[in-house]
Amino acid sequence: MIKLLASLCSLTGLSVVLVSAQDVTHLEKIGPVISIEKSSTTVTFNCGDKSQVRLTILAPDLIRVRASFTKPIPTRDHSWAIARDDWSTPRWSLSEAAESITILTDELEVVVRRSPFMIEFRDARTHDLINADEQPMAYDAKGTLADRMFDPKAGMFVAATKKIGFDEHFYGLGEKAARLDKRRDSFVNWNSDTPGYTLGKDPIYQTIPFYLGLQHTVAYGIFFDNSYRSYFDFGHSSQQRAWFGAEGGEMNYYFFYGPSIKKILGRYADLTGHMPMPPLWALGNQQSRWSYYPDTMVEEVVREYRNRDLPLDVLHLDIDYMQGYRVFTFDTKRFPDPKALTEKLGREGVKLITIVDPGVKYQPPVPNAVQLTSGMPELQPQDQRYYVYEEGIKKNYFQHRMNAELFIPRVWPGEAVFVDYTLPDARRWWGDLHRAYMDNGIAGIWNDMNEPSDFVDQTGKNQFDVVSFDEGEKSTHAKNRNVFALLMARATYEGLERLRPNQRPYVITRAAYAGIQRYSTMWTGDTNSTWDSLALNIPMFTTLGLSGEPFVGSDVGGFMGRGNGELLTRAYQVSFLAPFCRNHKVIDSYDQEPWRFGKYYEDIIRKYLKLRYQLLPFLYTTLEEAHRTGVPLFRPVLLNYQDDPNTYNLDDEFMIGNDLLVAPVLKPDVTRRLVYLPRGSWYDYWTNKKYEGGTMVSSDAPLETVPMFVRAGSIIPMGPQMNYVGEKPSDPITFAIYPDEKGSASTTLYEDDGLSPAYKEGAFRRTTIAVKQVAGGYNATLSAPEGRYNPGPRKLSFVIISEQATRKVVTVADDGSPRKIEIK
Ligand code: MIG
Repeated sequence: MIKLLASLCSLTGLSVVLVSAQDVTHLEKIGPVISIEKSSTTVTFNCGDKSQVRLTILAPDLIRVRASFTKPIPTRDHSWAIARDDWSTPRWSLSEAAESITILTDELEVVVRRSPFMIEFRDARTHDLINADEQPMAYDAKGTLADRMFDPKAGMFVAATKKIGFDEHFYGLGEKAARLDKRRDSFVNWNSDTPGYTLGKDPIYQTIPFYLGLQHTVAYGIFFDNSYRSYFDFGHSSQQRAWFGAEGGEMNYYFFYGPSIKKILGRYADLTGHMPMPPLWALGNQQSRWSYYPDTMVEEVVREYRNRDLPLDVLHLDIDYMQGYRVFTFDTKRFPDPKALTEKLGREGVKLITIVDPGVKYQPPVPNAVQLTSGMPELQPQDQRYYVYEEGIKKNYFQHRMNAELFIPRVWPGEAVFVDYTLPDARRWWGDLHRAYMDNGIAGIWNDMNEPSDFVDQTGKNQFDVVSFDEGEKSTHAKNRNVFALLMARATYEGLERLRPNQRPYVITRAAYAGIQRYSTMWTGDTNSTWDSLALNIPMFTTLGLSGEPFVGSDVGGFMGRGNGELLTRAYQVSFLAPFCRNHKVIDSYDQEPWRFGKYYEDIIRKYLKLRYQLLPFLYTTLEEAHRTGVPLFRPVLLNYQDDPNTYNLDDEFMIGNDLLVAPVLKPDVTRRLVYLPRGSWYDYWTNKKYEGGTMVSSDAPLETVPMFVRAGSIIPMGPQMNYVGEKPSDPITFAIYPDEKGSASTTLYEDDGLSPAYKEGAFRRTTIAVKQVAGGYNATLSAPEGRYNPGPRKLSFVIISEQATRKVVTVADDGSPRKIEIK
């Protein structure tokens, strides 16, 4: 059987399918409704072709659609993405008419037409159409669309088609090298190692099969929870329809109704998990290089940062810190005493992060090699025996092919093996292995190559018959590739939680599947040091934010190729407000640390890094909002102004939270640019000059200036300048107050210990402040703080910003009690 498969594969050449060029309308369509069954939370439709469709009412604005073609829905129901299944059933009703069946919740009216089987989602109050099937759900019984030889267990291609509105816009799908609005585009999800990718390259590293549709200011969301290679077409192959499908698995999607995108993102976070708070220092500036070694060079980089008065919280060790790329070891010549190193750097306020790849060096022990006895195997010579390989073999945690052979891909260590992260015990083992890092004071873990990349072949061909345990299903690569990184990140996160229960884990990943935000932050992989690549940062970061991944960033200055001072400076003017701000560079290219192009550029970069640290109270407050509500901090303007069509294609500017709008320069030799300001009034951050929004303004943008505007009516909480988190207390907190037309402004400030998981148990402080204009000045009202975290005594400073040069400033001692402060 396996031989036969293999020869068939070589005959067919396992071609990668170009489904976008195919016509999904030729698929078999699901049969008409014959009968229905109702339970307290579901309606099941039995169809003429023996197919079954089940609608589950999870919330008034959240309906799951699950279909099984030509056979009943299986009882097995498992997804690695889903975080929650304990939904309390909302009020809903069912009514049957001759032509259709209607499910009604407080927010949604779902109309299922019996023949042909078509689903419509309407607003329960207005009955307006939100989204409708263009054709019945469909499947490929003949196997013409998917190359089923790729995975004999995959089953068939499944697809759903949706009508496209004349003015409908599409957003989301996670990490895509694409513009913000995805209308007329099409995409494939198949996690891929794609160094040097440019606009239009698809797929790249991650799979987040979640998108938003927006038409006439009304938004809905669709999460197609299927980990097989999947396809999304937003009017590319036909102007009539959007469709999504996958090369196997179930037609299984969740329909979210807004109408606001923010509400959908909250529900999506409820369903697939909220991002936990990372440590506050993760918002600090980070520096990396492939690779800094030995230890003295690491110290030199840190010294350079400190001597030059440049802020730095984190330094990264790329793959050369290991013994011959063996994960969970240190090269003892380059890093003889990693613990001493992390302690030394710790005194400088710098933390170390190590890269960890999934490839475990394939290394059967040399005969008669002595068993290691040390409690610290990571610091022992590994050339005779490699403890990670040996333990993994003994426990049988590595992946095998269908014919039971060990799967041996080639990655950085040469021949290697991969862990089957679908095995709970293997995940636990992998997590516990991080003791090798935690015991040496390593602060966080950077997961790379987890698509999983394989030098033998990057398309997955070499892995097609690799079997994963998958909750007993023993499924193959076609199903498991896209969740590999999710499960590796999960193993890592849970390991860090166990090893250091009093500290928040900090994990960074390259590849992902939906749900990744529960375990890991991300960066956008191997970009280029080009202006085009820089311009991609904004639609990519904002799109990730619209896809449930708030903690994002990109190698500042670009990864591949030679940069220059102007590009690097402009890159910092984008990333100094991105959650992940890390300069990183490929091994064989030119140096790119902030000082490498001379003092002129370094001085400007310093200014932005210093400003980032001053803005930490504001950034941290918006980050906590992302954790709690699913609404990202790095936002497309449209997220705050969903009713303004001028924002629907706007992806060369962004907002941080609700209040700060940034319009970076993304081209060389430019010193001025147009900025769209939405309705309301705006203050130029640099000059305090006021603008009326709802229009384009021309803004000065010499190299030292990134156009930046503050929404009138907001208050930006800021801290003192510092060179690393914790260098000094956040004292005073300065509230920069930008009054609106009525003289009012308000905000909240979120604080906690920045390090421990105690915030989950209420150890935080949320302070609301509201400012009103009164005769002769302003009154600020501090509410009674929420939560039981006490930041200790400090001063609060209130600054009224106005176009006039005179600034009113009042400073008071903060004792955490509600009060009124007069600013005169
Ligand atoms: O095959 O670890 O995206 O950030 O420096 C390249 C070496 C492997 C790819 C990562 C990049 C990292 C590099 N890695």
